[in-house]
Amino acid sequence: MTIKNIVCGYKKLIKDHIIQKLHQIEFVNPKVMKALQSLNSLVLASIVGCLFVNITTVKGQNSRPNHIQNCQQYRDRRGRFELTGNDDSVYCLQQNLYQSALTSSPFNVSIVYVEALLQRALSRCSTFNFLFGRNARQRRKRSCSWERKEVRMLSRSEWRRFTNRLNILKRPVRLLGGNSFIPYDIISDIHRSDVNIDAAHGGPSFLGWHRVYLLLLEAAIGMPVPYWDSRLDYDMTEPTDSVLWSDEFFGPGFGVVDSGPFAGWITADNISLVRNIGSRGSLISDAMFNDILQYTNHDPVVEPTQFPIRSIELIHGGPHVWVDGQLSSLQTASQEPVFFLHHGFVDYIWYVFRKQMREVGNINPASDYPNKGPTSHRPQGHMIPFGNLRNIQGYSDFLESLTRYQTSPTCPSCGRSRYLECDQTINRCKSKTRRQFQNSISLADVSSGRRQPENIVSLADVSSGRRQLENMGPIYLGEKFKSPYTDRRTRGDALRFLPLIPRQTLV
Ligand SMILES: [Cu+2]
Repeated sequence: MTIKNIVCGYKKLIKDHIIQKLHQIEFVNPKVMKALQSLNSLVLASIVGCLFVNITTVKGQNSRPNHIQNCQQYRDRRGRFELTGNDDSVYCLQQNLYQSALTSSPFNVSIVYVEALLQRALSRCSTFNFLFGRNARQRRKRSCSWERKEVRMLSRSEWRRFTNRLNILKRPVRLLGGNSFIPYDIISDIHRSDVNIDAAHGGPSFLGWHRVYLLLLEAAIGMPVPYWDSRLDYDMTEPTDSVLWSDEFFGPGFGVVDSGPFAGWITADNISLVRNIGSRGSLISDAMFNDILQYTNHDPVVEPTQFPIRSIELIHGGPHVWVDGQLSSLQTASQEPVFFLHHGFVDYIWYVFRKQMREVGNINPASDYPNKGPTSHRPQGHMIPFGNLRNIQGYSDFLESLTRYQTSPTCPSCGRSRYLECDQTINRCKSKTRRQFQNSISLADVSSGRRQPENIVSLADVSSGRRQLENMGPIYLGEKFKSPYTDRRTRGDALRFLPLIPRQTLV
């Protein structure tokens, strides 16, 4: 071994060490200084220049926001990123996953990022994850006792945390080297390419594919998604009056989403979120739900079916077209965050159905995968684009075990939700209207400053949203969902649309 080799070896060793440390953004690290002192002085002298260059070069790039530097606090002892109670950890996790994906596979970076999220989703409750580290037991309890609740059953702080975290995903995440990406757009683009759409719709894999998709979003935000039980709105005299279409929940139901938690969102296709609730289609009714529950095996309720009104997939199309805008088209639906809440409910229907399969039909749902529909839905086919998962694994008990549901509220208490009331004539809970909710805000609340009345969409806002829609030309959307039902209360004024402009960079 020559002197040159030794010098180079040390140089590389120290360089690696420094780069590793600098990746952890710990400049002038004491360990680096210690390592330097322990070196042979001759070698040291020869590499000081090199070190200086390394440090200054990387420091020179360090016009990074504080955010990135603070990310170190969310690493556990094994260097893995952990989602904590702090919303910033959500940002840091995406940054770390994407940066690692970029380093390992620059050409497939989005795919690798999605795979990393998927890994996190599937290993969320694995015992191995909780063998080591601080507060292992508490961490396991926190992430394995997730429960999806009807959106009106969430506490205000739970809802705020959920929407904050979605907004963090919707914010550009900055990377080393000055690039950035928008995590939410990558996740929504999974539901956009023709290949993925074919794998997800029109056959038995619809249920499992969307189950995985929900888990993926949950892995990104580190908390369960709520579900939107649209039966609670269907039973209202006028479902478009639901409190959900106010700034308290989803924001306006008519026109551009310019207020509420998703105000100002611009989709991956560079247009504003738009809605036109109650245009056509139908929300899911109790009768539709019960129609499905008369079966105890998958075949009659998954596509292709003989009777569209018994198909979970087709019935799920109803609320998609009822909301209109992005949610009404296959390629753009998941650009609208309400997508994930609606699919939470579709998954809930399946969860209840599976329970019944076991208890009434004595059938194992995990092995009852109908071998029908397009070839992309064959049981052993890959669940594209979800890594090595097979379609049949979407039906597995393991996937189901990652999710628990709080039963949708029932009469008479309706879960004591301030947004629901029991309709005694039908003995079912239904949503309060915006006006009812507005009236229920006591003066005490307002005067104590706990709540601002102007935070709630007024009827005037609805009419301005409607005017906005009247003046709106066609918007770019893709292929529309089909709905086997048309609620007679709908208006038939679906937004005019043009085909989406194709994009190349999709997951
Ligand atoms: Cu879908």
